[in-house]
Amino acid sequence: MLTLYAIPPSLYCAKVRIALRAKGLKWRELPPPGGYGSAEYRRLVPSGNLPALLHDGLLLADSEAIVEYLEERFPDPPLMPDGPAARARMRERGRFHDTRLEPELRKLFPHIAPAARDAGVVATQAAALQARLTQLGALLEQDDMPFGLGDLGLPVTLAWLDALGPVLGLGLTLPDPVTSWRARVEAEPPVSAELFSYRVILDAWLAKATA
Ligand SMILES: N[C@@H](CCC(=O)N[C@@H](CS)C(=O)NCC(=O)O)C(=O)O
Repeated sequence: MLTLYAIPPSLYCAKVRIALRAKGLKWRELPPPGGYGSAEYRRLVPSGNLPALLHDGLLLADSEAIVEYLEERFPDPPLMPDGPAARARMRERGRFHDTRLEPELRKLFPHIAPAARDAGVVATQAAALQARLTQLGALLEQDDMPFGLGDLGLPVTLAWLDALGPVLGLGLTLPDPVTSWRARVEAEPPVSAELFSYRVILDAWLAKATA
């Protein structure tokens, strides 16, 4: 039995669900024991981070560690290409999302509610995100790998940027290689299925946060 500790709007939980779907796995999803941020959950996951996966007595946090574990435990269908160079590039793509692009998005979260919004921070983050998207465009110019582990977080962050763009007036432009990569990856059934349900959750969360 695979148990995913998650909360509905969490971007990294959606990333892990794309991997679970791609592997054809069944899982149950539970809120973190004791609640998000609770001492009870921190006893299980010291960082308090979501998502966490419980499987065969192993409790594992951090989305990248989780999806790499899933890849090793459930190798078919593979989500890593053949050969050390392609595998390293797939990891590079995933790391770029987790450590470069998404951290610039999350700096906007405290500024979503209109009453708490700082226009200066929003403008700074819009520029930072555009710079990261330009870098992502360069990274994706060579788009020659099958759908894999490096493609899991990016569609979720792009869904956030779609939703937040008009709310915060971000005015972002996706470079052509990102648009082409996106069309290919969002046509993958595990991605389209996850985005179909996640966008509904995201829009509802955003409507409440901006009310
Ligand atoms: N690098 C982590 C990031 C996960 C993350 O930041 N999760 C958010 C929810 S989407 C969270 O737990 N935030 C609360 C915290 O960092 O204490 C991963 O890939 O799992």
